[in-house]
Amino acid sequence: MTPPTFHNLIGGQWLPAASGKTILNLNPADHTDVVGAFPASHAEDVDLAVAAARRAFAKWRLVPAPKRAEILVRAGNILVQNKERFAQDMTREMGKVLAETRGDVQEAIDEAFYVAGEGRRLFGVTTPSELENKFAMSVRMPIGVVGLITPWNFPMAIPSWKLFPALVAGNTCVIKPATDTPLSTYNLVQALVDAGLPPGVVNLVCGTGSAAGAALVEHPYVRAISFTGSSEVGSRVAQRAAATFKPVSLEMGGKNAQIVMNDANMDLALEGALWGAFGTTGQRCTATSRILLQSGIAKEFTAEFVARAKSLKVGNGLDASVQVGPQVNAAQIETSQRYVEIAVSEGAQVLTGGQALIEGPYALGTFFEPTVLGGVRPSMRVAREEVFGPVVSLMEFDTFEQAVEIANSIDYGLSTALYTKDVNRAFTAMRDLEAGITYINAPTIGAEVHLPFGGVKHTGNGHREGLGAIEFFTTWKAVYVDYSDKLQRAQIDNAD
Ligand code: UN1
Repeated sequence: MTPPTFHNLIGGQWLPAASGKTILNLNPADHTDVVGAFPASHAEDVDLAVAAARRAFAKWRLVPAPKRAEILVRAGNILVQNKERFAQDMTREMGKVLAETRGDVQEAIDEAFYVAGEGRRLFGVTTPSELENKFAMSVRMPIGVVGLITPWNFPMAIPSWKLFPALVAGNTCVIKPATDTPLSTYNLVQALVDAGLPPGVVNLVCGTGSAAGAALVEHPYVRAISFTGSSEVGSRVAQRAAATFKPVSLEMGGKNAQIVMNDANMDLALEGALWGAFGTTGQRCTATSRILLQSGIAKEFTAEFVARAKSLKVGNGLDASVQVGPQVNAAQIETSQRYVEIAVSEGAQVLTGGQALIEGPYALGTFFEPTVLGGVRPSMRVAREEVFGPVVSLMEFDTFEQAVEIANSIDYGLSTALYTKDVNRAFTAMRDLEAGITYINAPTIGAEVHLPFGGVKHTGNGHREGLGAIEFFTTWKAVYVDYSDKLQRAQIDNAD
């Protein structure tokens, strides 16, 4: 059976890639299930999309922001109406279980309604001028055409984190979704079109990072880039974008630690660790990949955690009884496998899992066992490098200060969690953990859209999504109005 064919959206028209080539989108739980054929776009397609976005910008920037926001409200309602269908599509193309893909669509809904409010809140500041009869203010302006490059693990939520604030601020967009998961972004863009977004304001260009993504980053008329993905690719994006002085927002890897103190509610800490490590099959930048255990509870926690990890049901995310879906593709399976081997060669023990699942119901997909590594030391590669799979490392410590030191001893700094009943330690951790996000008595995953999202060190380059996205997608203009009817020289005429 020929798979359904999907197109790019350029200037309001659904078009195939100029090359006519397509990339097949396969269900990671069953590779015989072809979700669709999507355009394999190149620089030529990106050029057309940017040209369309430039034309649309001339009008879109003049639409009052509260009116732009109304389109987001309508898009949010369309997502509400189609939540179940979009979640099913997402599980088919990406693998995570239905409860989680519903959550992903919900995150885009939350973002639509949150950011729609910004349409009436694009605040600037007024301030007294140093001169008489002169008025001073600052206003937020759109940047122009912005390029958005998004990952496969949150294929609707993360595009919404970028598209909605960019749009409400008056920018026009070219979005390049992850090669593995274009359908969810397609569904999001279609919702915007159905909500009445004018042609050319959002353009969708599907394809690989090296062919379509790179062309977007280098395009002279793209004025800013927002990227979520690996630190390795993010570094290349930033370097290439620097040639044309584009501001770049990077949201990248994590190696997130959950610290469990002796006084913690043990059951809560176990539940949080299991969800943080194996939710989304460990494929979140916020995933728990290190569990730091205080020596008094380490043994008991480890035994119970391993038992719970063993009992997780792995399978097709469309089956309601499944708790852990497949990994998104074969390359991710290889990475998980490689890190288990590296860990073992450095002296860690596999307490459960450690293998790809290839038999019986798993034969047609890319599945990996929920894996727990014990005896991990902070210097080991598996304790420092991102795996992005269902592989979690257990480590032991004696004092709270040691735990903070271990948690901070890596290059990443996205999310952290502390389980304790000691309020003094909780506040110390909130201050001292080097991360963009710290949870107390909650897992490392589960950020809400209206708080700042992003990290420190190699996780980001200082920008934030959520609360912070408007900052990135607008540029300040200072405006002075002199109503004195005479030349007044700043720094000179009022100097004495
Ligand atoms: C990501 O892992 O790339 O906080 C985003 C969370 C989700 C978003 C994760 N709301 O886990």
